[in-house]
Amino acid sequence: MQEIRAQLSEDLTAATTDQDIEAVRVRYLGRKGAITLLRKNADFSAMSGAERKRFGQQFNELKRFAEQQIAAAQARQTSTALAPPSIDMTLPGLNNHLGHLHPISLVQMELEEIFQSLGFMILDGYHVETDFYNFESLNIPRDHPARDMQDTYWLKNGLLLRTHTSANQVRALEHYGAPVRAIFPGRCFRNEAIDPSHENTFYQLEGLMVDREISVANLIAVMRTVLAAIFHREVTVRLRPGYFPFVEPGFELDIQCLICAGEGCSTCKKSGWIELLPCGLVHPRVLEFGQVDPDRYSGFAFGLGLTRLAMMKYNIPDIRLLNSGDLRFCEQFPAAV
Ligand code: FA5
Repeated sequence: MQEIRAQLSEDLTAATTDQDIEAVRVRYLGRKGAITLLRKNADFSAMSGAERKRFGQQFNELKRFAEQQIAAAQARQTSTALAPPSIDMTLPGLNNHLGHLHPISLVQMELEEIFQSLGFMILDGYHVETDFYNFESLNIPRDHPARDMQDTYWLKNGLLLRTHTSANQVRALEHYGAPVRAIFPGRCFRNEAIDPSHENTFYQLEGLMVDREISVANLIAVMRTVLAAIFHREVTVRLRPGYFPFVEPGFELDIQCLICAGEGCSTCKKSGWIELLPCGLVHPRVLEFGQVDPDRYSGFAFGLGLTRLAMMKYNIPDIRLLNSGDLRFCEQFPAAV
């Protein structure tokens, strides 16, 4: 019994896991364990009454000792397992995950810099607009067929979600007068069917320059400078006559599709051209609405499709990716630092 007691203590000291301790318990107290067998194999017929009594006492004492020691080892093991892991101060730290700039933000930031270098202010506007600034002050009176060019989200209170950033033109003229050079980047809304190149929520960047003797030549020069700067290369453009009630003359400036190099793809609807930039000379009625004398001043305006420009610049084949909120898409663009 002395030997078993000593051996049990030694085995428990060496046991480091739950499984080790359980194995010790089975080895000593299991059905065929050393302590269990001690009693099973004892030859009580060869013992006197006093010897039987002493054996019984010593056996019970050994069994109690074994049970206590095993229970204590199990308790020790549980408390070690719950203890907090030690901290290894030499391990490298975890990297902070940086967010990524959305491609529209990237293009917008780049354009803002280019226009600022040309002396343009950057102005903000309102997503919710009045009929006056979105339509009427732009020479689009009620019942004018041009209102159908843009499917409008009307609010119950008579206001609307602006359909274009041109809504800022008369606001800027009223506030700053002439001469003025400003751009208004921002989100626009149209109740349109969504396809690879149309969204109901998209971005435009409006530009307005009003001064003495501004002509189409100034408009073309500014547009060429800006497009070359943003694409970092010469871009093939074409001008078509375009109708917008708030410019006269009006143009559509198209760029050759950079995704298919003019071959025709789903983004350019197989035409090889992307309608990018409607523009023209500010209509005298609009100047009048902005309290600017059209006999003294003239100007040009343009409404750049910022969303489409981002698609061209970054070869994004489907406009729906931009509003998808899919991080795998955003993570392809430079991190915000
Ligand atoms: C306008 O919105 C005029 N306000 C632009 C303008 C400004 C003309 C100043 C003259 C002077 P338009 O409806 O064509 O025009 O839209 C301008 C650009 O916005 C388009 O060329 C296109 O690039 C972009 N755009 C229009 N609708 C959508 C749409 N549903 N999804 C994505 N981009 C769009």
